[in-house]
Amino acid sequence: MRKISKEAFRANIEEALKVKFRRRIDEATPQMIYHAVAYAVNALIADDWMETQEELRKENAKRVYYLSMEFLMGRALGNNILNLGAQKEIREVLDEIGFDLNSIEDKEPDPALGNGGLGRLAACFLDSLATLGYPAYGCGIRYRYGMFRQKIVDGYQVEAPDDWLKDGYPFELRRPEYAVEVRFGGYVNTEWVGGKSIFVHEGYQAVRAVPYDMPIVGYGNHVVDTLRIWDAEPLAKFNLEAFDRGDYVGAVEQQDLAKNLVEVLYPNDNHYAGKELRLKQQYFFVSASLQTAVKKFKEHNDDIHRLPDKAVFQMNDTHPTVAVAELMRILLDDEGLGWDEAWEITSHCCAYTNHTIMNEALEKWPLELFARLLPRVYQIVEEINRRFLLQVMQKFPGDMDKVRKMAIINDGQVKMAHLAIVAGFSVNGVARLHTEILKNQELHDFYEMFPEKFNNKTNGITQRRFLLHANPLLADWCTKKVGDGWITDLSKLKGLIPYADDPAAREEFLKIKYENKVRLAEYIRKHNGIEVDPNSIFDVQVKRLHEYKRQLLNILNVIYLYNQLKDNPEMEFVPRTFIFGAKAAAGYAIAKETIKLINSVADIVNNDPAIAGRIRVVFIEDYRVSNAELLFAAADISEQISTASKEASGTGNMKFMLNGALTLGTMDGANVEIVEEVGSENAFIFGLSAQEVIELEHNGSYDPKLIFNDNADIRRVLMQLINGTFSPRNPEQFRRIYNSLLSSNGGNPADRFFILKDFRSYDQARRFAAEKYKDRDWWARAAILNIAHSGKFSSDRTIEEYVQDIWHLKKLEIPCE
Ligand code: 26W
Repeated sequence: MRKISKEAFRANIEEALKVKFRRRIDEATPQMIYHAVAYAVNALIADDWMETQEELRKENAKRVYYLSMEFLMGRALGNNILNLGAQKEIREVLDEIGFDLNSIEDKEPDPALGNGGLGRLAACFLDSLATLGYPAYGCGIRYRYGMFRQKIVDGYQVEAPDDWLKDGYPFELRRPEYAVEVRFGGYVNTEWVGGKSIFVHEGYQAVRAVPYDMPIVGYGNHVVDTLRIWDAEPLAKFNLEAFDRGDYVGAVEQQDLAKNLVEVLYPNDNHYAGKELRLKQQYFFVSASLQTAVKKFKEHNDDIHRLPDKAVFQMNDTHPTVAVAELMRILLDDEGLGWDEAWEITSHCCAYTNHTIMNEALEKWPLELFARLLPRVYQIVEEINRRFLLQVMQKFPGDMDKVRKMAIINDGQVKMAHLAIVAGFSVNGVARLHTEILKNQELHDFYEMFPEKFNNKTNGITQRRFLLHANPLLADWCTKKVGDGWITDLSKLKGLIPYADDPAAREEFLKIKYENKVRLAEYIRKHNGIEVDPNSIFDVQVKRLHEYKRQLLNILNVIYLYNQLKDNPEMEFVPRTFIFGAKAAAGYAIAKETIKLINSVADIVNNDPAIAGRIRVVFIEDYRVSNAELLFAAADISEQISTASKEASGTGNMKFMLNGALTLGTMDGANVEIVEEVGSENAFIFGLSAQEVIELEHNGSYDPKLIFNDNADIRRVLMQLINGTFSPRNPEQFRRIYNSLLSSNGGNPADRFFILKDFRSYDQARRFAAEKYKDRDWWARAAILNIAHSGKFSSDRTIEEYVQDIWHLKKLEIPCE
């Protein structure tokens, strides 16, 4: 770790205040101090950032380009300070000038250029890449508006724009010198030159892609990688030539294109909407990133055939898959290579990660749209498809069904997952179960064709943000027990195992958990106006709202518990606080109704004197990275209750585990591996297995009405959705939810996520957990064992596996001082 000069740091703060705001320290607002501190932190980062670039050049090192539509970074200030190892000094300087670091951190907007799991994974990966010293670029889009801000008004979700750039963002650096042009539309002319066809793209519209760079600071190693996000600008402010011809509209068209292109992040998670603008966004950032990567390569290498030795493009889901065709285009048209050579290079440079098996998430672009927007790229996709289908016919002669099923272009659609698998040299799932489902079911045909491409990379999370930053009390405790090695090697937490049986250590742990619950309780009092009891069980489900994640199962069970308490006010009952946080995609009606239901239940239950506060229901507004950090630290129970087979991995599950919460979950995604690490006796597992779900889906034999008719308790809960118990002014309020559980609709079977089927076993597991909670010794032991066994779920481990099996990178060494 470097030596930080407090004097120099303070001088930088003063300088920034003077230059940016013309204020002295004693006149500055906390907001100004935030900008000034950010400036001073950037000054600490700058040398290492330049040094890292220099080292990259010198070594001519291979690098990974992580192509992703989403980077859910969260706030940078606190994280950068920790990774620089400057926290103590900076706290002291701020103390001297009368400010508190935590409240200064709170002034930073929470950059939310992502939806959920996939975007946050990209952010964790960058942290690990830099900390492990690997050369890496994150490549994405500088959305003008990130994930919408969620307001709860009368129990409903209302979306407000996330104007994160309004006061300027101090950690980004505009790099106009690296701008490139990206072209859309037009047509392709074929010319014969020297016995070869040349493809000339004409009549297109173009925009200027301008990169903004953010530093990704490695922990204590002086490595600073780069997140490069692209902004779109009109090529010329006004197309004068078109204007002269009297084509006023043509003159502003390019401007409009540039303005709209990066305006907003699509807030859909796991749901494909087929919007033209989204395809434009995809091509925009992919083309800009690839052009730049090839240009950079050529500065230091003269044989383009060696590109795969120096660059690998990891495609974060299918969203950037147009990369494979764009790289082919660059190699064929700009570099003048033949098809076979270009294919050889492309198919050794590109790799694909699959994050979902949900059918409605698969990207399939209408052929007409694709060909109109990207005429040259489309020609290339057609040729990739033609050659691939010849291969399929060779491998499965006469099996035209296979040919149809596997085609990249079929039914008037371009299937991006098929393109990614055919062109990529690696296809990975994100948890063991998920990868097995890909190989044996969803992508079985492709697995038969290319078994060598398939591999698993179980997700991970960065302990620097989700323990060191999010939970300082527990982080210090871990360090006292096992040293600080866990910060860069999470398996070191194994050293905590003996403390699980040490009564004093258990006491300490419970005290820390309690403190963190008090911290969250204060947040809830301030934001929700609800008093919650830190001695109650904090039972937390935070994640995107989606039917398959089954927030509905959770709240229906809360209603069931409420009914029991109403019927038997004297019954023994461990007090519970049920905490939810979730954004619903703006157009996802049933998801939004579920939010309304949770808030309506909260209203009734929290204000019912008959149950004497023994159940509290809290909906955390605007769930995002910054408040997530509080929630993980304070949770007792981690709700991971997706319908088995549907959650590819989950990463929230890992963040809870790392903070000593016990998993209440199904055998889905990475839960399987969590239980394998910690032991099923230290988690609460329930419900159908993935195989059982798949079989029930297959034979269509499941009928939720039988459960409804059979089980009076469940029937009562469902009837309460439509008799006004929770919506006295509008008894019909939750009819759609009720119907989704009991009637089929538009091709979807009734209760397609098996909520009623799993209701009993969920209730039993939850009851058992509450029983166990009373035994404080048992609970503390299980929680400590969860922390101790969370080592596998560090994104450092995940990244080492990607490097070993897919990327083949070498570590950089940045000389200290
Ligand atoms: C085209 C619309 C769309 C948008 C986003 C489709 C799919 C997505 C993502 C793949 C959704 C997502 O975030 N998936 C999550 O990825 C995490 C990281 O691998 C996993 O842990 C989650 O299980 C998975 O749902």
